[in-house]
Amino acid sequence: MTAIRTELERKLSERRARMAVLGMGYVGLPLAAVFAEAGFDVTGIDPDPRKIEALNKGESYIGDIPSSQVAALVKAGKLHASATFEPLAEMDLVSICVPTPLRKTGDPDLSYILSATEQLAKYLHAGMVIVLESTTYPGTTRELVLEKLESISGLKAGQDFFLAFSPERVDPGREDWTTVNMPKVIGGITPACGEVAALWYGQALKTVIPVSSAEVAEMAKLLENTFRMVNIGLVNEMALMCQRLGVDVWEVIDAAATKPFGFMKFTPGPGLGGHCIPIDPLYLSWKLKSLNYTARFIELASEINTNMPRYVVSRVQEALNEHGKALNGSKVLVVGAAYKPDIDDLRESPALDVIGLLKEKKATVSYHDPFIPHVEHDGWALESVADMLKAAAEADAVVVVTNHTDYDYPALLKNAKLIIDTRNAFGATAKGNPKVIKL
Ligand code: SAJ
Repeated sequence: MTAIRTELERKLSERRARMAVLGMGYVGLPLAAVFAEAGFDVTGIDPDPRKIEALNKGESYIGDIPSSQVAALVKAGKLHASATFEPLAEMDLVSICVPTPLRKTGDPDLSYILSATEQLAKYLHAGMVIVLESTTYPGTTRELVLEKLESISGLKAGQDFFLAFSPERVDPGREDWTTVNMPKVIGGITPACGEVAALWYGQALKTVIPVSSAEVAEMAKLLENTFRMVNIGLVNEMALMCQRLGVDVWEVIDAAATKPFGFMKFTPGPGLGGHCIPIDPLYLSWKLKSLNYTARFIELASEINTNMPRYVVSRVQEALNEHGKALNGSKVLVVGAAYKPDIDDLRESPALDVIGLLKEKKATVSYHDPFIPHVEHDGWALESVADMLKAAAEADAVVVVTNHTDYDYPALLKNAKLIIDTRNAFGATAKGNPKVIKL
């Protein structure tokens, strides 16, 4: 074992190793807090001065981490925050937790990983361990991050410094599986890289799952979320088929879900929202395209999921038509705008597409969401109506797009003239009720 690695391992076991987290968002802040709680001296680095100011004042902006915890860690001198990268010169351990969105073209946007890596490379020194956590296509850690770090610093991975990939598995709001107890897959650029990174992460995380390479770790994450996206696409297609067959897809799924093995329940919906599921699989299909392979399941599921908002609007149009009304000029209330229930996250929400399409067809659209007071998208802007039930009574049609738990569904059922329910929000209470049209 090299002297560099021996010294690093000693610093790790004695908690003398200093750690930085690049990107203090819904992944980076919880990770920083977990390691600070485990006794590490952690510096969060983020170019957003508001985040840094809040953290240094002991305030949290991430729901999963209470301000009281941030304040205590800052007071104890275990958690620091910096808007600049200079502190990296003193760091031994660096986790990169920056966004990996899609460009407008639908291609991966690696600009955040690139800029973080370029900044890091300026301060890279012997004995450092770097772990990339951002979800990305297989090969990113080796082809992009490693290449930059070695070419800019002249140092060698696996010898002078250690580089690995460990996919984030943060599900905001979840309390059963959190950063500290979520099994954490880790794969290195070299075996030594993987071993050192696993040793580091194992000092604070309950379950570390070493794999043989960074590519295995990158691909495992994409399998997890592609599995989800493709299965959601499957049940969305089942909804289209059941509608043509005159069969209740929700009842079909509940019946299939009674199978005690070999089946996993997914439910149809108005489309696929969030910053993971609709996006991560497209990183994989993009990479495979560069290798002259078409990831057909991903492309087909993405096509089906992307078309669901249009399908929902066609169902609204048909339902109004049944009542002798044109969509053009009808008042339509969209209930629920967040991409999934009980959160305030609008990213990629299908509600944005449903509202846009209804507007295109000249409906008079309003929306309600208790978590989201204001929505703007593609040149339009709306405020959440103050009284959802009153707006429902005045609307020609109500579309339930996000089934937040706290809605008063019996009152909505009573007040609305016509409901297109894309989430089976009313369940059995709407059975046989002619004014409820289910997906
Ligand atoms: N959706 C359906 N039908 C389903 C499940 C989801 O239409 O059966 C829709 C949701 O309405 C939403 C979108 O898909 O618009 C994504 O929903 P999600 O439940 O997958 O929630 P996310 O995007 O927060 O996914 C995260 C992911 N976590 C990580 O990437 C670490 C995902 O892997 C988790 O499985 C998921 O949370 C979870 O289980 O909550």
